[in-house]
Amino acid sequence: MLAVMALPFVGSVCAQDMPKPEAKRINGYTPMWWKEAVVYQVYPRSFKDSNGDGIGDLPGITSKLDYLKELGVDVIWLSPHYDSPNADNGYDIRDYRKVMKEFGTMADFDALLAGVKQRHMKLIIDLVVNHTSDEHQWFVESRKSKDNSYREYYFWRDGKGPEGNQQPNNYPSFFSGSAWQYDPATKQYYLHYFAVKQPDLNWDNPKVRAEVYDLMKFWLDKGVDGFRMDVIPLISKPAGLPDLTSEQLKDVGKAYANGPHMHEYLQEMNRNVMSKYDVMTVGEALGISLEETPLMVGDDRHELNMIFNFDAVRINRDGRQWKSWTLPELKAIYARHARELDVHSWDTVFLSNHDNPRLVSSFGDDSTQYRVASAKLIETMLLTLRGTTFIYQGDELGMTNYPFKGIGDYDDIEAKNGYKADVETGKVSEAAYLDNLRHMSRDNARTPMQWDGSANGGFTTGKPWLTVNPNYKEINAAEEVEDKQSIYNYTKAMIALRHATPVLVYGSYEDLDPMNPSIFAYTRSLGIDRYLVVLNFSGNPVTYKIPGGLKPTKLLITNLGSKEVDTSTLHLKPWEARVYWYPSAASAGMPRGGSIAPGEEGAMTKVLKCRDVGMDCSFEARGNSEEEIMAQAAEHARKDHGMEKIPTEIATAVKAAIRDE
Ligand code: TEU
Ligand code: CA
Repeated sequence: MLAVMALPFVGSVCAQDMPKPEAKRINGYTPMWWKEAVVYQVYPRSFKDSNGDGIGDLPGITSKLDYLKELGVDVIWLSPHYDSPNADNGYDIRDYRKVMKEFGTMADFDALLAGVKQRHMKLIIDLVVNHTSDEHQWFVESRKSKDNSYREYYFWRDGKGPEGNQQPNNYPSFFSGSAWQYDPATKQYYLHYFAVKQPDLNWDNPKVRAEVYDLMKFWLDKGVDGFRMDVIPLISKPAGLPDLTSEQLKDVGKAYANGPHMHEYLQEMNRNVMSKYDVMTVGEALGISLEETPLMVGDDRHELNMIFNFDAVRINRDGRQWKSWTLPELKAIYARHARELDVHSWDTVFLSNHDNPRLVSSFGDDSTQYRVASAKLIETMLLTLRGTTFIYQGDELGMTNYPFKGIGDYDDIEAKNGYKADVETGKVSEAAYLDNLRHMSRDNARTPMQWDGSANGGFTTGKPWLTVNPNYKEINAAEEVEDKQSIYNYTKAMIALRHATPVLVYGSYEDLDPMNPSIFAYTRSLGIDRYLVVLNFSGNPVTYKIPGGLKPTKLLITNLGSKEVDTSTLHLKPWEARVYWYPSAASAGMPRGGSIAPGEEGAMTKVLKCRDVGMDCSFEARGNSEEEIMAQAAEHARKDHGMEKIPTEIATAVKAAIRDE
């Protein structure tokens, strides 16, 4: 990728025509920009409101691009921005080529995209094509009559039973109730895996697939850099739609996923669309096991670049029921990922998004005493594990779950449908339902972004569509950006370390102590380099003996100011995180100096990209000292930019970049 990244950036289309130089593999991996990227997810409804209507919008996001650039993220994932009646907050699309009116206009979208590119970041959008809104023209036509030319765009079936008033089969919806809705207009049922207003598209119909490929090209031709694909494993339905067995009903996601033509359709999509653009694709892979993952992301499969597996993010629940988990269980999941996904199957690293409760509340400790330390520890983990890291808006501030009270506080259709189905029918007590919901509701992640201490956290000057977390006075971006010791600045430093350290991207992973109940200690190794990450995942101090008597020599970053090095006994405070470097035994005494070839980076190697100092050029300098890099930069400036002397402000920026300041 470093090679790929070096290409001057002129929009995704042209990059395709240029034959890709066979990039030198790093630790067996083919370098790719999307493997080295840190992705930041924006949930537009809750990010920033620019016109006081209480709803976040695209101009609001554009106004905060410098904030994201400063954080150091490379790619923005924009949750759905398309025209929608918002039955499921945009995941029910009425028009794929139109911007949701609450979010703004197409011109606002173009301005956002341009702003992202100007800052040398990339933008991927949400592709929601397992289903549409029932207000989409295709469905409006389809439900008109049985012989309407759009009828086969969806799944229509006669009801069962003598009166034909029983659902065609026992398929449940993910949002409670049956997945079938009777439509009196044509006296048939249509299938909806999610809400009644989200009818599933019939991908077995080639017209439907062609429609999808066209709308994807529409956005890619605008310069969008890729897609996050919503519940993409569900697009190929079980042949004949037979009833689910009682076993299958225990894991409906698995039963609905990986249908007979899923791989065929993803390969067709890749052939028709992705292969023609320099883009990133990440599939939201509900129902896909780790073992099945290489078939979707293997670099010889020509399907997707990576997927979101649900094993880690869902470690804290059994179906919809909240449950406790242990650190060895979490470590076992990452060990399995390292075992199942080799150099040809890239991975994702995430523990939060708009469908899950807040990161620090679920995986850390959101008490006043430990919120900051534990939030930093989790960011340390997410930015040093193997795979593309995804950060969800507000996690860089340590935003917490919301103190929801009654069902009236919630907006999410999944929460409200569940209440109707479980509480109003007396199946579950209100108290039990609400207690569980408080822990796992998606709305915990959807409360508005907390920008400052002003009214409504500076999210809006109007009445926010969902109440802002009352702790915004303590937790907000303005405070965090100012405070050098903040979660924001720590995350920024971690992202800079990952950017400057290919080992943390392509290095091999090894868990040194899988059964330790409170310490997560693992290494990332590449060439002569070893990085040791030590995380105290508990509220108790721990004196930790590093397995193998390892004595790491350089402490690169820590969240609680420790200076402890050259010892194999670490005195760790509660929720303390440390990232160490130490040379592989073999490398002790390696010669220093001279410019470093790609893949031969050493521990102290610094990589300076002209882009990091705002120059639109692909030059990169590598060196083990500031002098080395400055010398190369001066040479480059003279030879390629005709600058006898590097202008001061650039020299300052270069130094700052070299020092990760
Ligand atoms: O989510 C699919 C999914 O996994 C969740 O719906 C999940 O089953 C549920 O939230 C459990 O808590 C995707 C989108 O991310 C989600 O926002 C949409 O609601 C859903 O698909 C339908 O588009
Ligand atoms: Ca608005």
